[in-house]
Amino acid sequence: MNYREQYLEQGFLSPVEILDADEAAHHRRQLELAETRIGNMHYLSKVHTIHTSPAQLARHPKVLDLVEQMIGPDILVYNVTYIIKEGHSASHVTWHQDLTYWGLDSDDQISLWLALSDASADSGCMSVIPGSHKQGPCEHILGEADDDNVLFRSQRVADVDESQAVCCELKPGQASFHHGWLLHNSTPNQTADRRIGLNIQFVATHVRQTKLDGYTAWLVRGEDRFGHYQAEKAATVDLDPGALEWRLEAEQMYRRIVAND
Ligand SMILES: O=C(O)CCC(=O)C(=O)O
Repeated sequence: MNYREQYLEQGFLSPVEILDADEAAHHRRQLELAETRIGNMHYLSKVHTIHTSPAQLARHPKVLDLVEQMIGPDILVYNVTYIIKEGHSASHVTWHQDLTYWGLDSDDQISLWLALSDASADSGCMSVIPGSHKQGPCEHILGEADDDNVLFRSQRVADVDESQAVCCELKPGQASFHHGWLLHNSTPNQTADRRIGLNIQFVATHVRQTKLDGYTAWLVRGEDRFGHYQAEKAATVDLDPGALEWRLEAEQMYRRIVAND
């Protein structure tokens, strides 16, 4: 099976080699250098607008060649966020499907999860239920407020058959790709090192955001013949004060989308 057939059948690809170990270490250093200036960058949305390292990774040719095979040649970056579990932390992600709360009118989208540190069963790598994307939307239950759940609303799908789960273990520089209807979760990090993933969400240019007007996205390949999004600027310098301010507004927009049914 080629990557496209595998993706259509299973709803995910893992592991896929994107960076070598030195390149992955370089991007981790860039993140951690930025954190010495602005604090922990876990789950900040649209980090490609404030920092050049995630912006470079979001338009990495190997990544875009694969994304193109899955969603076509006209590609927008919709969001880029680090998902960081500190060493020995309770941080976890309940079973969910991304598309239930994104407000998109199509599933021509794909998410990349690029490891910048070891993502193992012990450090809380992502687990997925192969083929579950074919079921479409599953009912989600909103959970009690839980600071340890990375998901803003602690939403979860009940009764997932965990015996079917596949653990996507990744070395730094390897990535997984997943479909927005794929059931996935992750458990706490029981190791001393931080577990760092860079999550990059891509959509085809025809895909609309239905919950909010004026949302922004970044065209990284092809042509946008639809104009559903305001054009976004990727960072060309690190931590520009104007970009940092703009990102705070974008964060509010993103939270309005995920908080609103
Ligand atoms: O980083 C994790 O543990 C979960 C990732 C996830 O839910 C996602 O990438 O959609």
